[in-house]
Amino acid sequence: MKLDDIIVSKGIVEGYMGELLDYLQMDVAIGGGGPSGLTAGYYLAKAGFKVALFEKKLSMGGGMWGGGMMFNKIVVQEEGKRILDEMGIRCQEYQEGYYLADSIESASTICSKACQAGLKIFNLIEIEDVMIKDKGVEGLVINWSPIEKAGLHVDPITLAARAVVDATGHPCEIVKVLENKMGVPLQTETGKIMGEKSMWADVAEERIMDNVSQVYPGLYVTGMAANAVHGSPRMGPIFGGMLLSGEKVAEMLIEKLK
Ligand code: 48H
Repeated sequence: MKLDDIIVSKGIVEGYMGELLDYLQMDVAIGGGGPSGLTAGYYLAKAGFKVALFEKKLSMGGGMWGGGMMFNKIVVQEEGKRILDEMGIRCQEYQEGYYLADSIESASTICSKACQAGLKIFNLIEIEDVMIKDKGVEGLVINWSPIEKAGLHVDPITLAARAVVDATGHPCEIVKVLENKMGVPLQTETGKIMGEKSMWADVAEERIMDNVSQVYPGLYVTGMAANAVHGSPRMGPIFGGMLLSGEKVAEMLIEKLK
């Protein structure tokens, strides 16, 4: 077959623009493509919701690829193993209740399963603001991440969503921008972002499930962002809480939006 370069370009431009137009309005917009955001997207898409995830980097997986200190293994406790099994990620019980999985297989499989379940992923897009209206957070303000990196003065565009999930990990960037710009009280103990605390895996993994919550009308937190916003500790390279908190925020939203 003789290839026409312009037909290749046409496919890419039309294909992408069609999807972007379609996702100017959606049920749930997730910010951040680490394990918690991808897991949330997987369960929401599986339940039939129109859900998109926006990730500023080229690749999905967030902090999962690097395992612990670049040893590309992750540990998942008993409670989280169910999700590894559901996704078809292989793991080995190396000590009772402690499961070891390959971080590359884990990150790539979660991403693949989420896409196949119907999650639409837009990479290289940075969330720089939220759209706020009478009901609270009603969407996201996005721009190409290379534009942000180059410091170019280019205005962003806006997307509408019935709910927004901050899954941006340690920096909890979506909640931070809301607090910084609007100064509104958050649904936390202090009404503010309480800040991540030092390592205490046991407490961190227990608290994360309570920390998954709506912190402002329309804005939910999951994953490490949930612990950072609610002032709970970090947990190091144990990932059960990331998977389970992603599932939990999806369950909350399925109930709320159905
Ligand atoms: C678009 C953005 C923006 C933005 C950030 O860090 P993550 O992997 O987050 P989680 O919560 O799913 O998982 C946390 C885990 O990886 C981890 O770091 C753990 C368990 N740490 C414990 C410890 O003790 O250190 O992923 C967040 C993603 C990343 O891919 C970012 O690039 C992305 O969000 N992101 N995307 N717009 N403004 N900010």
